[in-house]
This record gives sequence, C-alpha cells and structure tokens, in this order.
Amino acid sequence: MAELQRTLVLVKPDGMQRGLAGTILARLEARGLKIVGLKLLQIDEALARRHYAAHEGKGFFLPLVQYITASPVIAAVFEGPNAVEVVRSTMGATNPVQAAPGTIRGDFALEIGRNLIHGSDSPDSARLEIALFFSEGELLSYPRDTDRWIIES
Ligand code: DAT
Ligand code: MG
Repeated sequence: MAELQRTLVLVKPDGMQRGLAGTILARLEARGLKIVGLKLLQIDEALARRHYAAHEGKGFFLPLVQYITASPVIAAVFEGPNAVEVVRSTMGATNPVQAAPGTIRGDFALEIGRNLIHGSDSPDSARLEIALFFSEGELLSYPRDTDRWIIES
C-alpha cells in the first residue's frame, strides 16, 4: 500500500477573487483526497516570508509576498496515498504556460505570478508548511465510508 501523506494546499488570492475556491478544492476532493484541515485566513507579511523563505533573495520574492498577502486565502490539508505528488500533478506546472490542460493551472491560469494554488513539494516541506498554518488540534483524522473504494488496503 502506498504511503499515506498529508500536504498543504493554499487557494491563493486570485483563486478567491475569481470565485474558483470551490472548483479548486473540488478537483482535489474528487481525485479521492480527504480534507483533514480547512480554514479561511489573511496571510500577513511575516507568515508569507516564512512560507516562502526558500525563495528569499530571488527577484520575484517581494511580488510573491505582495500577491499572497493581497486578499484572504483558503488553507487546506489534504490526506491520501502519495498526497504530495498527487496534489502537485493535479495543480500542474508552476508556470501555467507549461501546465498541461486538465490540470488546475493548465485550465484556469495564464501567468506564473497568478497561478491560483500552492501545494507542498515534498513530504518534509509539507510537514513544515502544515505546522505554519495549522495547530495539531485543527487537523482531524476520520474514516470515510468511501475510503475502501478509493484506497486498496
Ligand atoms: P510552486 O508554486 O509550483 O511550488 P515554486 O515553489 O518554485 O513553485 O515557487 C513559488 C511561487 O513563486 C510560484 O508559485 C510562483 C512564484 N515563482 C516561482 N518561480 C518564479 C519565476 N521564475 N518568476 C516569477 N515567479 C515565480
Ligand atoms: Mg513550491
């Protein structure tokens, strides 16, 4: 059986402003992933800098911080087998120009600075990012009756 993972997803400010939050979350949910954490929040500059610390010093860092703090976001934790890679493949490439049709970015976005969704890029960064946005008590483990039709045990 594949490794059960958790990963952080953000519906970025453009996704919220464009009314695409439901569509974006629905695609991940329909894929079979389980929502185990969910909140609406306004990211402040300090949180943005911590979340994107790996990109500090790059030319796009300040515009990226401005973008992610420009409007509320939805933060979600999705759980499932290989959740990190599955979310990444459902999102599509970082630059929507290269994102395949059928992916979220490939279907709904045009520019790298307005690419709608964040997803953790490894199990280690998922653990760090989830801890930035959620306390342990805000994450719920629960069985779904459909799990056995989605996950081969
Ligand atoms: P991803 O969001 O696919 O994980 P990333 O972690 O490499 O991509 O970068 C974080 C965000 O920073 C990305 O969603 C958009 C922005 N970004 C990355 N590379 C960029 C670039 N070369 N020019 C402008 N923005 C960039
Ligand atoms: Mg990334």
